[in-house]
Amino acid sequence: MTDNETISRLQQQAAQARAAILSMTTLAASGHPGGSMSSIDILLALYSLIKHDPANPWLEDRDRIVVSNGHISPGVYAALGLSGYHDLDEAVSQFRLAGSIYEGHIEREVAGVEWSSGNLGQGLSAAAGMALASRIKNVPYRVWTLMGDGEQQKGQISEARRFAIKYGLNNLAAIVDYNRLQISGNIDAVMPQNIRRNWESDGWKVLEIDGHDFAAIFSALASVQDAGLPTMILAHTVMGKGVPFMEDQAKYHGSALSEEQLDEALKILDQPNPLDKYRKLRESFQAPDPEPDHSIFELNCSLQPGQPTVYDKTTDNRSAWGAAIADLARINSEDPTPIVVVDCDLMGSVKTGDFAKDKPGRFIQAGIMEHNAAVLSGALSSCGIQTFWADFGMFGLDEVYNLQRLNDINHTNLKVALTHVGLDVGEDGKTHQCIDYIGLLRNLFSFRLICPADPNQTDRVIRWLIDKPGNYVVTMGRSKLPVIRGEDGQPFYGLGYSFQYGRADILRPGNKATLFVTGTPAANAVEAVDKLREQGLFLQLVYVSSPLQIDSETLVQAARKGLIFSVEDHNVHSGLGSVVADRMVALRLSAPLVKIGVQGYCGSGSSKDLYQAAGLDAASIAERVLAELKNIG
Ligand SMILES: Cc1ncc(C[n+]2csc(CCOP(=O)(O)OP(=O)(O)O)c2C)c(N)n1
Repeated sequence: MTDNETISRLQQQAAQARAAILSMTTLAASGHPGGSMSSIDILLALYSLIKHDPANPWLEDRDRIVVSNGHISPGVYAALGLSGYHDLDEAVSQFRLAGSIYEGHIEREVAGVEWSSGNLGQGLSAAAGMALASRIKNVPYRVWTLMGDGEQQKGQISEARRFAIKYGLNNLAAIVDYNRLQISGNIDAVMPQNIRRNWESDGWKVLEIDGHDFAAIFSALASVQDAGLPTMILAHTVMGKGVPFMEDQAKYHGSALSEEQLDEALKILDQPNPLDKYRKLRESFQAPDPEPDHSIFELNCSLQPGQPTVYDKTTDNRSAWGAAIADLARINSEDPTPIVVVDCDLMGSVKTGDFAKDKPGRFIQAGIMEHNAAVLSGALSSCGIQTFWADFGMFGLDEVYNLQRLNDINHTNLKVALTHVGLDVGEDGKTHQCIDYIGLLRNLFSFRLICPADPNQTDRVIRWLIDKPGNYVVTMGRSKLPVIRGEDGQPFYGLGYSFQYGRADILRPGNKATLFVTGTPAANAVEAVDKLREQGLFLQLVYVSSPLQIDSETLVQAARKGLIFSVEDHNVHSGLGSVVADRMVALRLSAPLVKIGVQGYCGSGSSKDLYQAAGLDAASIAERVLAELKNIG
């Protein structure tokens, strides 16, 4: 039971917070006051209850509050300010101002914000990841998720609910701000649903309370802690609560008061009107230089790479990845940083079976719920866990592109192992051919992409990756691939090789022209170049394992030699060829470039047949090279 003193303190804070919400939105002439005011009592109660230290916001065993409806940023900034995380005047005066951390939707750069959000429907997945991390790391804490009621329409929430029940995440709770309004009006008119029954049918316990009654809120929060199963509190609230002319008005979901209305509202709330002071602070604001330090979000670990495995016969890259991750988990089993693998019902195909067998407690079977898996994996990786999510390219990237973008924004440390990329997917056809991964990942500022050429390079890349912070995607096809060999016939990526991000590998020296190749067609390109050598035509062949960061020196030398080819089983408009073209322009290089790649969706067929049809088998590559060389004379 909470004492009257606490409740009356919170009531005073609630009036201050409402004044701050209204002031900052009026000052910025935009933002979301309505939901901020309906949820502010819950936020203040939560921050007053949880285990945290605003002076040390990143303590590992802190309780976490994930705000899924990130548009209620005014409410979050007000609650954090009043809880001691920052100077509230600073947040009010800088709200939505260019260069400020107090963005329109909440960002992790603001201490106390556990997860950047704005795209609705994903916060429960992030919270589930954090709740699971508590168990995996054996660090006890609770995770609370605040969500909107309109937001409940998103399907990903049901994925996260099921996941939480399957994994018994009893340290996880959700609170729904049930103000019955969303942008377009009443939630039942926009999209009818039975929120309570939906949660209960997935196995959650549901409590209903008045979300503006502090005693009721505290009693619900207390009973959640003893519930013994994931619990949702359906908090009946009023949009715009506290200012009668705003109450229950959908338009205040996303519109600010005029200055006159603000003045009136502040009188109702019995709060001063310091708008002039805020305006002056806003005018004098200077964006911090340098930018916020993101290194606090980095995974810090010393996992060991173990001994390389050398493959000397045809092997699929995905098996090499599966063997490497199982070995890494074994040799690092005593390390304080856990290695976790997340799967979406594709264990056999993405080759994580050995890992799952050896480390069942570290293998997370997330089902066919990729949107949940993407965010959950990102959140796990943000909690000091070296997290690998293994999936087909189509599902681990294309299907969830915006959620990987969200991971990027959240500075996570996720490793995504994508198999079945390019045309090399077996006979599954075009829905399964991930031929746009380079193009997609070019848009994500922190993600790095590694495309190993053969099983040896795959092994080396996974071992290199094991202690790296940040977000990486590693791509692999499906087929067994020949080992790439040097001119001496020895494995090119053998024992003497060590991986370096961004370094291109010269597989064959030559002076006539240069082929840049990435992905599964590597072996075909080697065969083509070796055939042309037999005819006395010496082409330089460069393998690009880091297509987002092309080695400038190699490109400069290639341009000096003349004709350049890019070879990839990727959409020819957005892949390696485009990266090469961009870099050439940036480096002011002038050389003809021929892009050999996928020109349209391909159908079903064996990989061999598909590569032939796309002009990516050895004979077609050689033919095309000869034709282009003849063309330029
Ligand atoms: C995935 C996604 N779709 C659409 C939006 C745009 N949007 C922002 S808030 C909102 C309505 C949210 O309603 P509710 O959850 O009830 O929040 P409240 O109106 O109570 O603040 C929408 C559609 C979004 N942010 N994310």
